[in-house]
Amino acid sequence: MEQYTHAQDQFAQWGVDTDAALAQLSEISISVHCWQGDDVRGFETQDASSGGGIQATGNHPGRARTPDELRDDLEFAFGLIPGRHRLNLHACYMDTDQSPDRDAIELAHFAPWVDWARDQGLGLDFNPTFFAHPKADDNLTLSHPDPAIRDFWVEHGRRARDIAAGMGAALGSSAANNIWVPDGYKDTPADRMAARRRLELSLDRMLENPLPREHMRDAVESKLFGIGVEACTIGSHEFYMGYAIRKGLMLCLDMGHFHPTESVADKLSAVALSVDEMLLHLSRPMRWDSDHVVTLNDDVLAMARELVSADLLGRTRIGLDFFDATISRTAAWVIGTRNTQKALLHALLQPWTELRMSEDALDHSKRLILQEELRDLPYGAVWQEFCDRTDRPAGRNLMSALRDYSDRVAHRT
Ligand code: RNT
Ligand code: ZN
Repeated sequence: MEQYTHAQDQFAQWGVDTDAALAQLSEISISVHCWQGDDVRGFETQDASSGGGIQATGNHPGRARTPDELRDDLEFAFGLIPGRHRLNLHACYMDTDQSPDRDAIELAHFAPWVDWARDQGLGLDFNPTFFAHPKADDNLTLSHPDPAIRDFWVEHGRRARDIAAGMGAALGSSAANNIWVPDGYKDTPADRMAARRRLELSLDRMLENPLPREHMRDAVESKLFGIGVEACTIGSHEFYMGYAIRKGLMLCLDMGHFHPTESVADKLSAVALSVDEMLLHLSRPMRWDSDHVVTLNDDVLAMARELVSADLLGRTRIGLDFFDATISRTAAWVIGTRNTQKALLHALLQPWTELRMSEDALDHSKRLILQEELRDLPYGAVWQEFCDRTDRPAGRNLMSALRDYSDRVAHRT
């Protein structure tokens, strides 16, 4: 508390109100992805592997093997994350005694998740699963040359949308339904255009039924490349950016889906001029789309700064997308989500008016001095205060809580 009062003072000298920043931070929900808990396996079959060029590596003990275990792990993780958040479910995480194929899924197959989310005060988001399935083995789904395969996946996508809408209606909170397909070619295609036309047509069919925005909203997620689709990804950034603008969809920007030297943060304000809502998949690509746990690095800080300075928090849904099986899976969730919040807090603690004024006055020296001096302010004390106020541990207490739980689930293999 004493440290906070001191920090409050120091920020006040720069015209920054720490209490206002904390109040704003507590309003921001993060959509935590279910798939960090079990290495993107889901609950359809025992020997599932993710496929589609995405892969969790590592063999740390403790992977959730059942929906109940996954919910236990999530309850634990949310118990260490300040604030009220959302859970982002993939279609392959159905919780049912039946084994419906992807083109036969219904809201009923997710009923335990909806009940649990209501109980926990969580919102739900959703994703059709276009990978880890025999009909996706060629890394072609909605753009497959065979119309029967395309029909199968169109039906899956339609059902996923209805499920998302059902979840949104049941919980009174609009669910993001994010569409990512692995489609692409390992080697140079002869006809990129034909594949892109097929993807476009399948999406048109999948999305033709309008659903109420207060229940669900569709997003499309682009990608640069993946394992097995090095030469061509059908759903590239240009493809989906154009499509989202034409169709009034949300655009999903995954931090790992661009060239490693591109700044994804820089894209936000550009995209926001043409798209009314954005979805983020915060991640940490290392040399490629490696899906490492979000750390408090420059890229994530830059993203948070853009959200705040461009006033985009109100029309950006913040989701996470990483999966690391070399460390405790629950620790990964907690660390990645808290780092996202820390980055947002950092951005909320900047004197934006003064920074903007120096920029408008072409005083770029002052802008740089400000940016650099501001790095030395006591952000940690404000974060600690946030944890105290929300009754969440930090520092060594956080470490031991994470370790205890990880030990407790270590018998799972
Ligand atoms: C894959 C995409 C996609 C997936 C999830 C599991 O490259 O990032 O978002 O990670 O759908
Ligand atoms: Zn993603």
